[in-house]
Amino acid sequence: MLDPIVEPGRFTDLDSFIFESWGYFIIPNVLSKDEVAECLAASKRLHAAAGTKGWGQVGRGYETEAALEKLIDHPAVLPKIRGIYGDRFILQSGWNTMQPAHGKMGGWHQDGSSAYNFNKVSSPIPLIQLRASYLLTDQSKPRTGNMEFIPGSHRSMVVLPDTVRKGATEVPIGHVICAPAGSVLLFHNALWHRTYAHDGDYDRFTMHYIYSPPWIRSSDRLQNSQEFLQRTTPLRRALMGEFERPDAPYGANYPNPHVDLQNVED
Ligand SMILES: O=C(O)CCC(=O)C(=O)O
Repeated sequence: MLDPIVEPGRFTDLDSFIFESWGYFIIPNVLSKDEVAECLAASKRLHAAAGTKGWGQVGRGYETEAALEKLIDHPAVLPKIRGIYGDRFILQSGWNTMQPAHGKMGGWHQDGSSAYNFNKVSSPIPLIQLRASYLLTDQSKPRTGNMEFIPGSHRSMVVLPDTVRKGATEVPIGHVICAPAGSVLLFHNALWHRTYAHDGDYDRFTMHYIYSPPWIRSSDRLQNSQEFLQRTTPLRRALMGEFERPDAPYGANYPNPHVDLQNVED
């Protein structure tokens, strides 16, 4: 299978073409071995504290775990988000996912909101949640808890058939993403995807950061932690949706974090 691999950092015209065509790309070597180890240890702490049993997701771990906070505006990834969205966007949520040892195949889905499905907004579904998934365990071979994507499916105006969604039929155009720990997958909310099976005898962890337009409500928190806001950086505060809004609720008349964003590029 072809791999849509891009360089970390600057969002190029080719990155843009790949993202528009396939709905995702892979950025290898974003985290060093030591950074992966720190993020993995943080993930294990979060799930131990939450008492995760089986497959589970823990939100807002970036507030309490410094290693995960640093990834909110990682210089290898944030320029891609900015290249796709422009200057105004927020971190809508951050979910740390654990797939247990010998975990089963997940269900095919598109990301969105069951309260008001994104397909009610328009078809094809617009970009509302841009996800950066940091792989924290090795997924360089199939059946290591990889993500499986259907390339280009974010543009499909036909839904994935029920027989495929219920697991009765396999789809022949699925792409099981093989990439080592420390790689990042960036993908569109409308891309059909699922968690692939995991045959290993260790738990698999992935940290997902979801970026959205500034008027979307956060989904991992009802309110930001004041303690976190006080100690974090101005750019991260802005990404948490904390910025002056003279044209309340969401006019464009607020100082955008352009300068801070530029600082993380190149
Ligand atoms: O980490 C995973 O297995 C992916 C989870 C997923 O597909 C989702 O949160 O939408």
